[in-house]
Amino acid sequence: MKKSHIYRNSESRIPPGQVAVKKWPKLHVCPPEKPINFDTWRMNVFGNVSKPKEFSFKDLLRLDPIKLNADVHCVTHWSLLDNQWEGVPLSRILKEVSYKSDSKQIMCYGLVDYSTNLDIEDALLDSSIIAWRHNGSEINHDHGGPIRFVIPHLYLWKSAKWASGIEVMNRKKLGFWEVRGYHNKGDPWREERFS
Ligand SMILES: Nc1nc2c(c(=O)[nH]1)N[C@H]1C(S)=C(S)[C@@H](COP(=O)(O)O)O[C@H]1N2
Ligand SMILES: [Mo]
Repeated sequence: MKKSHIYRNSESRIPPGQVAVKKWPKLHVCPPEKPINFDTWRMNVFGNVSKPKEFSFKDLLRLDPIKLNADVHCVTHWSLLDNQWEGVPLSRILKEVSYKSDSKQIMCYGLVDYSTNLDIEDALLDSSIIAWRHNGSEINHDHGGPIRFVIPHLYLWKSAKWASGIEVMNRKKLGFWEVRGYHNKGDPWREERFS
């Protein structure tokens, strides 16, 4: 796949103001108390769509999973390079529910009470995925497993853990951190940290 929107600067893979780390830090506000498993995991996709649907893990597996190599960048100044993810592009999920052509944004929901908004163009990139494997292993509970969003071209707060829903929207709405002053888009190469 094309990586140009992930690695914009040919000189460096580290965006301005970031430092590469070796160990993957864990950050979240309110995690689910108990681990979630693949069998009971469900994700509701609704809003500005013709065919709203609740997805199970089996439904995701039918959507032609991909492997994606991508770095992630957190607004708290760390970057984790060379991750391999396995998952399904959000674009396939959005096509399944027949999202409407006037859609402007999606809201990604994660447990517990987390949300983050993406412009529809960002959501539709091949690299915007919902993932269940990282570097060949299942994603552990602390990192949002079994299934989380991975939107590697934007700061990591845009990647909701413990994925629970997608709302397609024909207007702009702000998510958990965006309401609290984080940037609407969050491009690390432009240092779009706060609005
Ligand atoms: N459900 C949920 N997802 C979330 C969060 C959260 O609090 N709840 N925090 C976000 C923030 S601010 C960051 S930096 C990343 C951290 O992901 P990690 O713990 O896997 O490094 O998760 C994002 N996704
Ligand atoms: Mo964060």
